[in-house]
Parts: sequence; C-alpha cells; structure tokens
Amino acid sequence: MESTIAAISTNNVGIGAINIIRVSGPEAINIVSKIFSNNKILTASTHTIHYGYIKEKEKIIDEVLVNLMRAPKSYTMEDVVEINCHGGFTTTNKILELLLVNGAELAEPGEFTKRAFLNGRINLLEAESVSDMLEAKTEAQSNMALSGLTGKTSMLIKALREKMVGLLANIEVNIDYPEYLDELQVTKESITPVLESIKRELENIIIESKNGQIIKNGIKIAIIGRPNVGKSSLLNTLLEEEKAIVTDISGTTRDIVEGSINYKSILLTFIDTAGIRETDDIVEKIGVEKSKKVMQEADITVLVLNNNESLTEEEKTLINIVDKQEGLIFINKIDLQKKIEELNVTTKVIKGSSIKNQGIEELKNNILEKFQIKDLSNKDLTYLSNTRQISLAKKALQSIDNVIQENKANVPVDMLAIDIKMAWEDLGKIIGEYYESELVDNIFERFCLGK
Ligand SMILES: Nc1nc2c(ncn2[C@@H]2O[C@H](COP(=O)(O)OP(=O)(O)OP(=O)(O)O)[C@@H](O)[C@H]2O)c(=O)[nH]1
Ligand SMILES: [Mg+2]
Repeated sequence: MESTIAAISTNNVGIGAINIIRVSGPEAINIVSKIFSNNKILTASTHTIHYGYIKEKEKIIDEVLVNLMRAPKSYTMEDVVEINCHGGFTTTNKILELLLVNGAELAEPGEFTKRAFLNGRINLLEAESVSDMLEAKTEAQSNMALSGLTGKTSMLIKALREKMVGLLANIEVNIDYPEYLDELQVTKESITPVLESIKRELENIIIESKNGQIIKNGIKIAIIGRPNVGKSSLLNTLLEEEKAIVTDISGTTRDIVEGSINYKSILLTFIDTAGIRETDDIVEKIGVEKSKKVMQEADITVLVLNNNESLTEEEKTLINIVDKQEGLIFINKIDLQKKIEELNVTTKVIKGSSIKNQGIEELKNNILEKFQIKDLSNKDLTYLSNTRQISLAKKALQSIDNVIQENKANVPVDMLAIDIKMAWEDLGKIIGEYYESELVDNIFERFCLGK
C-alpha cells in the first residue's frame, strides 16, 4: 500500500468539542510534520501525544494534539497520525485541505478499515462488525457487533474449519501414503460421526443467525384493517408520538406512515396503512393497494378490528389471510360496547384500546414471542447477521449434506474431499480467507468516511 490517506474521522456536521483527522500510510508522519509546529513527531516513539500548532506557512490555523502510532501497532498496521483539533467545521476542513496539498490522498469511505483487513489486522467478519457497530441503534445490535469485532463470531467459523481440515488431512494421508493405511484408514464409518457433527453445528449457526438478523434489521410490522378501526391511533400509542393523523372520518390515512421503537432491545418498525375497502376515490385506491403491498413485505401483520362493530365481509377475508399467515389480531375499542362476533381463529387475538392504552404491552410482547425473542440482556449474542455471511454458511451446509449423501451411497472416501474442501472454502470466505477484490470494495464502500 503506497499511498498515504487522510480523512476527518469524527462526525463533522455540527459543532463539537474536538474533531479528529486521521492520516495513514508510509508518509503520514512526514506529511503532518510539514504543517505541524512541533517537529519532535519525526523522531518520537510510537503511541505518544504531541502538542503544537497547525500552520499554513506562518499563519496559525489551530492549536492541536497529535497522536502518533507507528506501524505495525496501529488501526491500519501502517504509520497513523491523528490530529485532534478544535471542533469547528471550517478549521477541520482547512487542516484536511493542508494535508491533501502536502501529499496525502483523500481516503475513500471505509478505507482505513479496508487497510486494516488487507494488512491482516482484522478479518472480513470483524471488519463488517465495525460497520455494524457504527450503525447500531440498540444495545443488542452493538453487543452483537462487539462479538463480531472481538473475534468471538469468527471463532465459531474457525473451529468448524479446523474440523474440516482434520478430516481432509486424514483423507489426504490415505491417498498419498497408502502404506499407513493400517494405522490411519479413513473409512465410510469413521468419517460419518465427524460429518454429522459438522452438519449439526452448521445448522445451529444458521438457525441462530435468524436471531442475528432480527437483532440487526429489527421487525417490520404492518398495521392493517378496515377504515376507522383505529390503526393510526394504535400507531401513535405504540410510538408514544402523534405521528399519524387521526380523525373519525373513514379513509383518513392515504399514505404509509411509519415509525420505530426500541422494545426490549429489538427495533420494532410499525407501518400504518390506509384502511382497506372497496373505493372509487382514486387517491384512496392507491393507498389501499399500497396497504396490501406493505402486508406482503412486512415480517408480521397486525390486523386491527373494531370491538364496537359487526364484521364486514371484507374483514372476514382479511381475518382468514392473517390467520393463515399467523399474524396477530388486535380488537380495538374495547372501551366501547361489544358488537363484534366471536372469532374462530387459531392465531393470537389481543383485546385493547389504543386511546386508553390497553393491550399495548401485550401486543408488543406477542410480536417478540412470534419471533421467539425473549430476554436478550444476558444472552451471548454471537450470531452471524448479514446476508453475505449467512448465505455462505448455507452453501457450506449444502456441500456437507452432499458429502453425507455420497458417503451413504458408498462413494470412495477420497472422492468426498472435493465437497469438503468446497465447504471449507465457503466458510473461509465468511472471514475473508478467500475474497475477490470486487467484493471487498463493495463491503467497504458502505462505510462512512474516515473509518
Ligand atoms: N373509543 C375509542 N375510540 C378509538 C379508539 N382508537 C381509535 N378511536 C377513534 O376511532 C377513530 C378512527 O381512528 P383512526 O386511528 O384514525 O382510524 P384508522 O383505522 O387509522 O382509520 P383510516 O386511516 O381511515 O383507515 C378516531 O376518532 C379515534 O379517536 C379506541 O380504542 N377507543
Ligand atoms: Mg389511519
């Protein structure tokens, strides 16, 4: 890596106490010394802090502290200099500009972390966790990212790969040194239990990754129902905010209104929709179509019914759909006289009132229960959570399944090595032992600047 890169690493939108400009690469110290009043940094030892001024020729730009980290003990494993300046937008940008004028290149988003990966300080799964950490909105999200970052999640994968290597090594010995056959004979029977255990562990990782995805992406909940049953009122009560317009006129909500809450460390995103009914009103019609689409795209549907009214034919159809999809039914307005018929459904029915705040906790709890999420506070959140990682784990499982089938069908043991190797490689891709540069570019592009 020849170039020396620079970027503002702190959030430079508003006014803050300090900003940090990070410089990394072989010329980092040299370039900074050209604009820094204290030239001790040229010779100072690693992990030291230096006081001085940033200057443009003789003009003082800012009073700063400069952190010096020499290769390889730095975030990127290259020489890294971090300039801690005062938090003003203009000054920070001026310092960055001076660095660029003096030979640094503007870093691309995620380029520091990309260098950390390419230089071997962190693996790909750890790098992806860095970006998850930055984006975390709930404590569970940051705890899960931390498991990734500190290598706990990678350990799961590495342990499995080691088992596979063990198996491959034994098979190779059989092929290359048949004279050892008596001692180390790998037979159909001897590899079956190992294969079965690898399969179980992989399956477990994939099942558990569902939790990871829920923690990472949250749950999307569509609130649907006939006009005027109280969907928007329910949304507002759930969000504890007057987000959607509520009136007693049917067909108030025309467009999608959504909002999120952090409930027991899971991000719940509620989507309020237009009341579903036959209508000639063109705007409302579009709204109704959108409602149906939201219902398909959401993770779960909450059908809202009105306790104070008899069911319509349209509602009966919706009840059937939601019952089949194992959604939730919320009978609203229980503060009013009951006129609704008994429901004959297997899915969970909750009774409440959105304006009286009744049944709301029960509704939220039932949503979590549907996804089998209980208490995350004491759990070890070591899960795969991104689609790239999970699809590779699934591919590896497929290969191992093939091996098990072939083994059962008496395919010679040495022929099985190909599929085992494929599974081993796919797991390797999760942690970035194998990668294509296009993939790596794609991953790091999504990072923010200066990371
Ligand atoms: N008594 C009572 N009234 C409620 C309750 N929830 C909502 N309402 C009233 O029902 C009326 C309709 O409420 P909305 O929340 O606008 O209903 P909606 O389902 O969003 O209606 P559309 O947007 O037209 O589809 C309003 O006058 C609310 O105040 C409740 O629990 N009890
Ligand atoms: Mg509404």
